[in-house]
Amino acid sequence: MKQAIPEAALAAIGVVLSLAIVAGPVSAQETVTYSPAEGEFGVIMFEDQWPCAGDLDYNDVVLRVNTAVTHDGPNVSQIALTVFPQALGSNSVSSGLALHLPASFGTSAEATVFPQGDPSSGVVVDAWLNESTLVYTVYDDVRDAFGGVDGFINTDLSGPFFTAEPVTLEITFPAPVSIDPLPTPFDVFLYRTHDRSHQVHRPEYEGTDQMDESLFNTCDDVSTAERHFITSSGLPSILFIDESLDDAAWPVEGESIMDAFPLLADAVESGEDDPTEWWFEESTLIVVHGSDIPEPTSLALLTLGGLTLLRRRKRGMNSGNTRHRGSTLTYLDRPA
Ligand SMILES: [Ca+2]
Ligand SMILES: [Ca+2]
Repeated sequence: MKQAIPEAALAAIGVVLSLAIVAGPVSAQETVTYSPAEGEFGVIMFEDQWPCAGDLDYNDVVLRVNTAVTHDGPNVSQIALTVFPQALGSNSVSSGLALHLPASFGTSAEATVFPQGDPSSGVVVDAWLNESTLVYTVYDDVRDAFGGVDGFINTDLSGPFFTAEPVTLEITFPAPVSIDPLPTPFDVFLYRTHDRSHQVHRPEYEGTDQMDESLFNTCDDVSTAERHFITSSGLPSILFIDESLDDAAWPVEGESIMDAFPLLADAVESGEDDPTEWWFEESTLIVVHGSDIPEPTSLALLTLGGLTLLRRRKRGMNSGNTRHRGSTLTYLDRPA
């Protein structure tokens, strides 16, 4: 166990108290930049068969993510990545989740993973070896987040639904490092639990040092020097929605995401590299909504002035599914 309370508290309550408590690198100009916004979550959807295209249901791992970067301009003193697993529609591949940062391996840093709302139970994590830059594991197997439940998780409209507790990977730099704080959530990627050289990143990233580059351009992969992990479907293997969604949605098992979200199919057809807002139109009968999943027992985002509520409102469109809750806020348990 690590005494992580001071760091976590600083991350949570921001500049004012940290100025009062910590001598050293914290400057009066530090701010916290959130992605997509404070207390809000973007969505990562993952197809796990790369370099093959797979069945394109993009529910093999579904995560909600929030990034908080404490920085003074380009000088970053802390990065906090909060991950809230939603679904795991895979029974053939075990996937881990990691964060890759553009800072050299030798950078002085302290990394901790702790359950949201319970920073006192943080576990120190070491940077990956055999890398020239910093790479940290969030989950070595995302399935662990669901308590080891077998089979497909949260990808069937009829349920049962399982809840994962969100966790935060917090990386503190005793001496601030020069990192562009804006391209959040940085290089969040998935890898095969039993083979760290088999990685899948967002298209702008080509993999860490130990990535097996011989996988590119095999099976259905059509990656280029500029865009990676793209398959013959026209889609990257990770879709990232960097937007505060009232309610995330993903295809049920085996249904193509292009059938579930017709605007995405249109965008692929027209050759758009980076289509946006496709998630606003869905085929209701073949998507699962995050609001169908029972709320976690503890989802507290400590911020300046107290608890932030995670909004889990009903989506504005396609409201035919009566199992959705109405317009509500989820109350977040206070940490023990
Ligand atoms: Ca799949
Ligand atoms: Ca699946």
